[in-house]
Amino acid sequence: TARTPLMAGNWKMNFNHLQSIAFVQKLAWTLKDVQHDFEQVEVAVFPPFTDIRSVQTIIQADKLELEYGAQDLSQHDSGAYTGDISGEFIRTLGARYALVGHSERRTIHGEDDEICRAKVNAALRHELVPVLCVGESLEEREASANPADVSIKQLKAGLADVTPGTEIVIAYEPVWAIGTGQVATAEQAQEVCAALRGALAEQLGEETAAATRILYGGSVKPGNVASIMREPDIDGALIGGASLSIEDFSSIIRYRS
Ligand code: G2H
Repeated sequence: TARTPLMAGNWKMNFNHLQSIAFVQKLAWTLKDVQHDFEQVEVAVFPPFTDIRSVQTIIQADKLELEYGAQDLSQHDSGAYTGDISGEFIRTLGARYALVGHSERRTIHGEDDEICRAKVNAALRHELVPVLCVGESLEEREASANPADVSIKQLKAGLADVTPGTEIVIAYEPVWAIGTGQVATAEQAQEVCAALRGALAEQLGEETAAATRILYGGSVKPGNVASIMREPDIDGALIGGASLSIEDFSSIIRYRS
């Protein structure tokens, strides 16, 4: 099965409203200028909740095949959950994806594997493709015999209720490489991503494992993306810092040229 590479920009809480609009407008023009082929490389942005509507409007006006998603979602569908945003709300804005269990959610907001499992299920209930983020901290990497152990545990727990054939995306983000400039080597990333594909095969079968995209995330930049993308089990990138610069993000998207 051919896996279309996915380049996903995670804006986190960096852009204010005007910056979000300006960025996605510029991105739209840039990708049109270079006649980007979205079938060759899929591109998605993850704005804050409050800017998803504006991003949708710009993409629709430009008739662009750019995809977008939310950085998080509630595990609940509706009710007394002050401040939470349901999968339905997000899906209604035309989003295709929702990140689940980004390491910043896990550490800052205490989201554990059980919550991630519930959020994966909530995304799927509302026809959003969950992008389940997994990855080990430096202490965990040093303490475990196999660097993939923590990620495999998080993957199995997060996907516990998922059935074979369901579209999901996995993002391997070693916590020690996030926003630190300390990028995992392509070999280190490939080693864990291959192990994750093996775990997917055990849990959901070979066919689903072969069709599922596994992204690498953690200090991806124009200068290191090509070597990462050369690895057989890495099908794209989740980009934080470098997704905030139009020059860097568009050069990452065009990693083949
Ligand atoms: C990891 C990544 C994007 P950065 O969090 O999710 O961020 O590219 O800044 O390391």
